[in-house]
Amino acid sequence: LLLDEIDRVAKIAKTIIREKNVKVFSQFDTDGVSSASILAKALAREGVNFQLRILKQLTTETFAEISADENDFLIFSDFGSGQLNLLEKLLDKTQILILDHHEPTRLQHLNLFHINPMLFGEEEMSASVVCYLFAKAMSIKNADTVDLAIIGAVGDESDENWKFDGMIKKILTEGEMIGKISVSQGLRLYGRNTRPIHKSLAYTFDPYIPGVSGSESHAVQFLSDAGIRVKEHGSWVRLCDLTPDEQQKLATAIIFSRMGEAGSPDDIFGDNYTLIGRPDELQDVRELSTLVNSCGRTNNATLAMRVLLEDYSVLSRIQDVMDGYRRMIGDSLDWVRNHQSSIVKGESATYVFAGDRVPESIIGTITSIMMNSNGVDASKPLIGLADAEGGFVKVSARISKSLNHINLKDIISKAARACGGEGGGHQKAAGGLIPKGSERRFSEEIEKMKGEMIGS
Ligand SMILES: [Mn+2]
Repeated sequence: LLLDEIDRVAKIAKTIIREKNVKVFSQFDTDGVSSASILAKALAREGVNFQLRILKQLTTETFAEISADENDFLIFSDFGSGQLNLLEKLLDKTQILILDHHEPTRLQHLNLFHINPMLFGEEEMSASVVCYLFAKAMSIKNADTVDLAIIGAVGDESDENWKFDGMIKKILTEGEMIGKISVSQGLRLYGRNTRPIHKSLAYTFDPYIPGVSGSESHAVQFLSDAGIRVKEHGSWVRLCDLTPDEQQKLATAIIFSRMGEAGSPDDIFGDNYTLIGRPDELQDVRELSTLVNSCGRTNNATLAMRVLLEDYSVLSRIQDVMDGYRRMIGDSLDWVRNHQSSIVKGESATYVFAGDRVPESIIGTITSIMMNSNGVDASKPLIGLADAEGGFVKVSARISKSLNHINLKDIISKAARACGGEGGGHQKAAGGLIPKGSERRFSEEIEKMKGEMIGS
């Protein structure tokens, strides 16, 4: 049904894009930027001109800057489904296509083409996968955007525990068949092709390695205890340089150190996706996904799009962006660590009141990292709050992977609405914006849900 609808809309869209001014809007995270890149490639192939903007969010404020009339065709990817109340006013004059996977509001309108797997009772899939299916329905040539679809899906953590299934697994196989992607089993460590292995270990928070995650010096010690060389011929050794025997030693050492941790100690293997035909340092999908995320969240989405579309002339500029982004994350984590008073342990949830000390664009990343480290009560949601533009506070919530009975999206939406804000997202990751000054009120709303929406 979803695929039928995609086919139908793709045929109509092919005509509309020739007659109208096409304006594409997409979200600034990896999924959104990958989606935008897929659409850009598909539109360029059709030979049509288009404008494209990457936005942090689609809020009342950002929406006010969007002007459109009957000559325009607006395409929204990775947002839009939850903002139909904003878009509705435009629909009388303007045709709109939404390619999204967030919780949809329902609206029928002749000028609205709304593609969202959730409207068809489909499994979860990233916006990039929706855009890929759409682009492929426009022209089979766009099958070569499969790598971008997978990058977006990894960015949105569709492959929990580094394993895809369902529709995305099928797409991955298509990618392998056309020679764009290869899949291999390995340790779930970040940066296997580009980072010294002690950095890979220190930067990995899921799986969490006690005493090692977060500390490069402890990682070096850990490796030497395990009998694994850190340097060879004066240069750092990467995970991909290890012999099978060394990889086995490392796996065993990690499994041992994770004994007694939450989750299964051998939950350390997963699938790695390698992009064929890209430069070495851009072949690992997870690393590329981080690169895109760093750019998107620092107003450098154009750089990321160029790399995704295989223009590598911007790589040195991207290195600077990534260094800056990493520093920003490190500084923010340090600040929270050194200001324990910002962490409030409630009955329903744990809160991090970061004020203006953590940039709103990374409060979600900080919340994710903290949730995966073992200092946080994993039986409750973790909710980060950071000052945002325009007199708002950005709220970002995560729960541990094992909590299937709590729906964060519902909780955050309800509490945000009660404070005059807006919220949305997914079951295990949700966010919202609330008016500045209502932070306490917001946490009280969450506390009230104990026993109701948050299991006792
Ligand atoms: Mn997304």
